[in-house]
Amino acid sequence: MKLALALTGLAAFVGLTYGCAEHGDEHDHAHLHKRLYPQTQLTRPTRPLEWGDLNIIHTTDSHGWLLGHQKTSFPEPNYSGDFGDFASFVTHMKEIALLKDVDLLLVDSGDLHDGTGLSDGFPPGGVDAHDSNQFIARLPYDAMAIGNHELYIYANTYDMYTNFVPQLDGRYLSSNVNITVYDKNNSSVSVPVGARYRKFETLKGRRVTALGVLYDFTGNDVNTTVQKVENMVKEQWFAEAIQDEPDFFLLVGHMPVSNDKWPVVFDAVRAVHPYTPIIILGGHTHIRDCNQPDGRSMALESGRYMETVGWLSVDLDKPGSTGNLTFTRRYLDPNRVTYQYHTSTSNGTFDTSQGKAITQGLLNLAEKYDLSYEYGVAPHDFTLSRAPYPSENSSLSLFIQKAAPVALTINNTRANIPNIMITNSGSQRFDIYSGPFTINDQLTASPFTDAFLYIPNVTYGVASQVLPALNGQGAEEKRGLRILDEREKEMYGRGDVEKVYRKWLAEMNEHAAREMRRRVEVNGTLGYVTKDACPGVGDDTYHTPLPYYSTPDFIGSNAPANVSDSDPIDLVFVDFIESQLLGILNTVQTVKNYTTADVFSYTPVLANAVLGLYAEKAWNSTS
Ligand SMILES: *[C@@H]1O[C@H](CO)[C@@H](O)[C@H](O)[C@H]1NC(C)=O
Ligand SMILES: *[C@@H]1O[C@H](CO)[C@@H](O)[C@H](O)[C@H]1NC(C)=O
Ligand SMILES: *[C@@H]1O[C@H](CO)[C@@H](O)[C@H](O)[C@H]1NC(C)=O
Ligand SMILES: *[C@@H]1O[C@H](CO)[C@@H](O)[C@H](O)[C@H]1NC(C)=O
Ligand SMILES: *[C@@H]1O[C@H](CO)[C@@H](O)[C@H](O)[C@H]1NC(C)=O
Ligand SMILES: *[C@@H]1O[C@H](CO)[C@@H](O)[C@H](O)[C@H]1NC(C)=O
Ligand SMILES: *[C@@H]1O[C@H](CO)[C@@H](O)[C@H](O)[C@H]1NC(C)=O
Ligand SMILES: *[C@@H]1O[C@H](CO)[C@@H](O)[C@H](O)[C@H]1NC(C)=O
Ligand SMILES: *[C@@H]1O[C@H](CO)[C@@H](O)[C@H](O)[C@H]1NC(C)=O
Ligand SMILES: *[C@@H]1O[C@H](CO)[C@@H](O)[C@H](O)[C@H]1NC(C)=O
Ligand SMILES: *[C@@H]1O[C@H](CO)[C@@H](O)[C@H](O)[C@H]1NC(C)=O
Ligand SMILES: CC(=O)N[C@H]1CO[C@H](CO)[C@@H](O)[C@@H]1O
Ligand SMILES: [Zn+2]
Ligand SMILES: [Zn+2]
Repeated sequence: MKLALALTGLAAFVGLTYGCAEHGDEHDHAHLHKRLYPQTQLTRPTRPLEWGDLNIIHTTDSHGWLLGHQKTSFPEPNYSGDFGDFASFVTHMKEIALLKDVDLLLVDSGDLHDGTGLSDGFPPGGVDAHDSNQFIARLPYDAMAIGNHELYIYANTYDMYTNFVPQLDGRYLSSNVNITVYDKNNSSVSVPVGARYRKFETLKGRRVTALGVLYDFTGNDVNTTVQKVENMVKEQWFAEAIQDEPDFFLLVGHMPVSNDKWPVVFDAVRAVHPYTPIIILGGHTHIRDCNQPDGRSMALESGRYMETVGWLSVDLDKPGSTGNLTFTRRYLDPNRVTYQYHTSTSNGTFDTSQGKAITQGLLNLAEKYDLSYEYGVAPHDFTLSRAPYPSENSSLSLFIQKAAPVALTINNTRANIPNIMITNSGSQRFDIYSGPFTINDQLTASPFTDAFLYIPNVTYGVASQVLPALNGQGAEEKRGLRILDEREKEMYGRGDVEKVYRKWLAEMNEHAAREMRRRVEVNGTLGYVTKDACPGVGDDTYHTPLPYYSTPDFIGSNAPANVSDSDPIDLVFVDFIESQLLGILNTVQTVKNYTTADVFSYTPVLANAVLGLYAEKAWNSTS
């Protein structure tokens, strides 16, 4: 929900929160160790990959998860491969492609920023993902597209433009995204962040025309420009770029393969080339998805957070052919078992020296950022959508019912005044798993730097109606379905993908019963169970779907004890929702017209410090 707005505050994180030094020495620094080898028994993939003449390995929305998923609670170990492991995998796959005498390309669809300590834990004066992107640049990507998370903060875009793009040497694509910079004469000019397109030949001599398209994103920072997709395809350069017929078009982009504007780009190409093979590699909604726009094309989207590595293969035919092509696609769980299985390597032969160097470099970066600094030890797993809200295993309950009431009242003169605390559920970004709760965990679970505000002297009878009304359960809100719809559209434009991602999880859960029978036969374990519009089964390893519980948009603390409807209390809320909350407060009562003049700062503690402060108090047996 708050992704778009709140992220603009992310840059301030390190400056505003405490560095390690202020904690003193009484806390342990968890020992850094390479979790190189899975600690749990991982299931092997079901079947070898089907290679074609042309093969593609696809990553998207990696969001800084370059050290892989390091927790031992399932399904995390299934995604435990780190970027060094991935680099070794790519090297072996390239060798296999040479032996098979076929092409293998490596493609990424964007969102390298925002998500873990490796990207967001930079010290004061640093730039998000500047250091972590150096590891990505070491891989032999053939095409990369810009994502919306490269555009929330100008400094990040500028860092891509000045440091990352030159290393990619024409392979970083931003067909419809510009940055405004000063030219040599110190005048302001708008220029593409990367290249608008790339024409190249594969090792096997196939001619490729590649684009890098961003969906109609509206939350970008000043001095960055996102051109609407339908306007891009009307550009002269676009017409010229697609005019000559390549052996295939490689349409890379940070745009979901379903329910967005790929058809606009696809149709523009098809209008000129009715039969040229078209491969679309999308991203952004964080799901596994695939469809075939026609018999000579396929569109693949490969998940998020290095929980999925996508595979696409096709047997190309002679130029001038018009029949259907045979495509395959597969969603791989990134872990060493998967990688070794598909490269016929063993624990002893898998690692390349480059892979090992990347892993070590990432570990060094984690140490430099002090990411394993430990606030406390989480007693069990808390998840965003695998436990009902409210409940003891819900991370939303943990945040608003347990952690916020403790953390926000530390050193607070209003601590003894009863209160109701409210935030939006989109404020929490990732699950919390049992075991050490570190700086890295805080940055992944609750990264947003929002402040908390309050309105004093609201009677409990009024305050208690605010949360249900915010969630559309009040009479006033029920008429507002269209408004809600518009709000969702607007949130999508600004980059919020939670709705789509959760809908996907919910659908998987609904299909569970039917899928279960098939999966149980192969003793599937917990994970993604993809149902897409492409032929055959897409998942490389069979899983049982994760349980899914829907959650309200807004969440609140427990009712204070021993108050009656007429008692005054503090109505505490996160600044992100201020205008919505004032609007609601003025509909549930009409005695007073509440305005921003009635709103005060509740505490200097920001949202991204709440879990850490709570962990220090409640989960820290040593203090
Ligand atoms: C960015 O925009 C501001 C005003 O919006 C302008 O003053 C500034 O010169 C711009 N920066 C560049 C690099 O053009
Ligand atoms: C800079 O200014 C000079 C003199 O006006 C002009 O000849 C040149 O083309 C300008 N360069 C750029 C990059 O605009
Ligand atoms: C370039 O222009 C900006 C304002 O547009 C000004 O602040 C800056 O000092 C100029 N730099 C140089 C080197 O002239
Ligand atoms: C992007 O930059 C190019 C090159 O400077 C310019 O011609 C084009 O108008 C810009 N596009 C947008 C949408 O700003
Ligand atoms: C070719 O593929 C299209 C789209 O997937 C499908 O509708 C059509 O039936 C296929 N034709 C043949 C002859 O298989
Ligand atoms: C893989 O090799 C490493 C290093 O030799 C060893 O520590 C680890 O136990 C091995 N893992 C497995 C699953 O054999
Ligand atoms: C919370 O999860 C634990 C397993 O981690 C389970 O034993 C317990 O029953 C769950 N609690 C609820 C209320 O579902
Ligand atoms: C609360 O006050 C104590 C004593 O001044 C101080 O050490 C501590 O850092 C403060 N905590 C917070 C969260 O402000
Ligand atoms: C709250 O109300 C009390 C009495 O009704 C009043 O004394 C106090 O100033 C009010 N506080 C604020 C912050 O408005
Ligand atoms: C699944 O597990 C059951 C019980 O352990 C076992 O009997 C069965 O053979 C397994 N099925 C497969 C396909 O491995
Ligand atoms: C409430 O206050 C706001 C801000 O002063 C004002 O714009 C609005 O018209 C007021 N509404 C009512 C019903 O008085
Ligand atoms: C397919 C796969 O690797 N599944 C693993 C997921 O994680 C659980 C718990 O660690 C393992 O038991 C599964 O083997
Ligand atoms: Zn993303
Ligand atoms: Zn995105």
